[in-house]
Amino acid sequence: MTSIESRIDEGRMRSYLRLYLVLGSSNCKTDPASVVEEAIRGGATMIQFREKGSKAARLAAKEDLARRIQAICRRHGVPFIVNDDVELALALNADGVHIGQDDEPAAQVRERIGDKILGVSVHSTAEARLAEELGADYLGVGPIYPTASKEDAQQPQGTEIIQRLTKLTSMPIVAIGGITADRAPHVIQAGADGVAVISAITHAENIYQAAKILASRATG
Ligand code: 3NM
Repeated sequence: MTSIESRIDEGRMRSYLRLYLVLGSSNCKTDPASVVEEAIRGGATMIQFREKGSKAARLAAKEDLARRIQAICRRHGVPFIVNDDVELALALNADGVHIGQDDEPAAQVRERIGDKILGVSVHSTAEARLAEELGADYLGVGPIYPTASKEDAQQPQGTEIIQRLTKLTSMPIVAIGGITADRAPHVIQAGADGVAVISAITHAENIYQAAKILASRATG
């Protein structure tokens, strides 16, 4: 995907959310770029570069890894989203930014990134309403199930949070936290447009197969 000239429309956003791979060096047993390549071959529809934790690459190494992953995404026409780091997203001309509630405020990020994709993590209907007002293109909702991939994760909320949010808003929604191939259909039935995963893909023996099965189960 090259740069977009206006805010992404909801239909396209929903299709990109179907199988959203989130990853950084700390999540991967092998080169994260090769994980991305295999996952996209298997059916991943969007990639988020989330370089966190003590093993995270920094500065030049971080940018270099981001560029390698972005190049793979571009080759496959898959959007490349940067977690939290607006500077990096702008330097690379990434397709978008994903922020949490403790990151730079959504309205400010929207100002800085123009029409790029903006995703916001929310954990309640109040946060969802605000994110929509402040210019989010999609909501990340979680954790749905217990997760070992995020140190400061909140209490798991189950699929009820998705049902509550779909009553409140028609915004594109992706569910995250502890989602596996077996759980993906429950999340989709609850109303999510897709699943965002770290470990279900990055820890799999066979990345391609894991993505393929997840993609087939994340179909509404
Ligand atoms: N955000 P896994 S849960 C990055 O609740 C992230 O907002 C969450 O990893 C949230 O698929 C989470 O391995 C970790 O459970 C998801």
